[in-house]
Amino acid sequence: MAKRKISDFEGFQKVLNGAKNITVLTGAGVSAESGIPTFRGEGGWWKNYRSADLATPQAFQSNPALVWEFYNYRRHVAFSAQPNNAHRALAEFEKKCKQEGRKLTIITQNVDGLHKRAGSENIIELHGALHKTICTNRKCRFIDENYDDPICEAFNGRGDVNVQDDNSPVVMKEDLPKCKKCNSLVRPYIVWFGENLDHEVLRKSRELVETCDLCLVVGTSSVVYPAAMFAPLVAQRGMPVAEFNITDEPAEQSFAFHFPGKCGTTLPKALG
Ligand code: BJW
Ligand code: ZN
Repeated sequence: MAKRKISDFEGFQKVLNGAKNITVLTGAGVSAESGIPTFRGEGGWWKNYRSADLATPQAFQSNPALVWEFYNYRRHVAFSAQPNNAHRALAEFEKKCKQEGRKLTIITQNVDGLHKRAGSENIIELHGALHKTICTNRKCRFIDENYDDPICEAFNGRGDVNVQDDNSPVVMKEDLPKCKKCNSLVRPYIVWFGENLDHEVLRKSRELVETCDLCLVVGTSSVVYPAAMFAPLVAQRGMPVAEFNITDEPAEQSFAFHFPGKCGTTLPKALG
C-alpha cells in the first residue's frame, strides 16, 4: 500500500486535475462551521435527549409529539443557517467540472439542504431531508416539501434547546403536521436508525462508488452504515480517497490523502 500523504495539497491537485468522475461523501462536519451541531460530540444532545435516541421509528411510534418538536427545532436551525466556505468550494468546483466535461457528485448524509443552497446541483441525499415530510398512511406515502417554521402552529415558541419547557402541555396528536392529500399524520422524511435507505438512492450511490476515479470524504465520523463503507470500497478498487476532517487520525489506513483541520479552510485550498 502506498504511503498516505498528510496535507499534500500539491499531490492532491495533480490527482484532482486528472479525475473525470469525482464522488464527494459529506457528513455533519461539513455543516459544523455553519453552526449546525454534529451528531457524535457535544452537539449530539437536544434538551435531555440524545439525538440518536429520537432518530428512531420506535421513538416516533411512542411519542410523535416529542420527535416532531425535536425536528421542528432542527428545521429552524437548518433553515436559519447559511452555507459555509466548504459548501461553496464544492459548488464552485462542480461548475468547473461541468464546463470541462467532468462530473462531480455529492453523496451527503446531511439533511440540512445546505449543499443545494450553496449552488451544488448533483446531490444525493442519503438520509432524507429536513424540508420534506412523508405521510404515515401506508396507502398514501405522499412526500411533500415544506419550509414552514414552525412546521405547525402547535410548535410556535416551543422546542428551543435552551428552554426547558417540559412542564408545558404536550402537543396533542391532532395538532401535529398532517398530510395534504389524506389528512393522516406525516413524519419527517428522514432515514432513522434501523430503517432501509431509499432503494434508488442506494443504487445510484453504489454505482458511483463502483465507477468514480476519485473520492473525497468530508466531515464524517464514518461509523454509520451503509455510508461508512463507501470510501473504503473506492480505496479497495485502488482509487484515491482524500479525507478532510478536523481529526488528525484518518478513518482508514487505505486512504491516499488526509487533510486535518476545518474543512471550511482545507477544502477551498485543496479545490482552489
Ligand atoms: C469536521 C468539522 C469541520 C467536525 N471540518 N470535519 C452494519 C454494521 C453495523 C451496523 C449497521 C450495519 N448496517 C446497518 C447498521 C445499523 C445502523 C448503523 O450504521 N449503526 C452504526 C451506528 C453502527 N444503520 C442503519 O440503521 C441504516 N439503515 C440500514 O442500514 O438499514 C438496513 C439495516 C438496518 C439494521 C441493521 C442492518 C441493516 C440507516 C442509518 C440512518 C442514519 N440516520 C442518521 C440520523 C438522521 C436523523 C437526523 O438527522 O435527525 O443520520 S444517524 C446520524 O449519523 C445522521 C448522520 O447522517 C449520520 C452520520 O453522522 P456523521 O455525518 O458522520 O456525523 P458525526 O457527528 O458522526 O461526525 C462528524 C464528523 O465531522 C466527525 O468526524 C468530526 O471530527 C468532523 N468534523 N467539525 C471537518 N469543521
Ligand atoms: Zn397521506
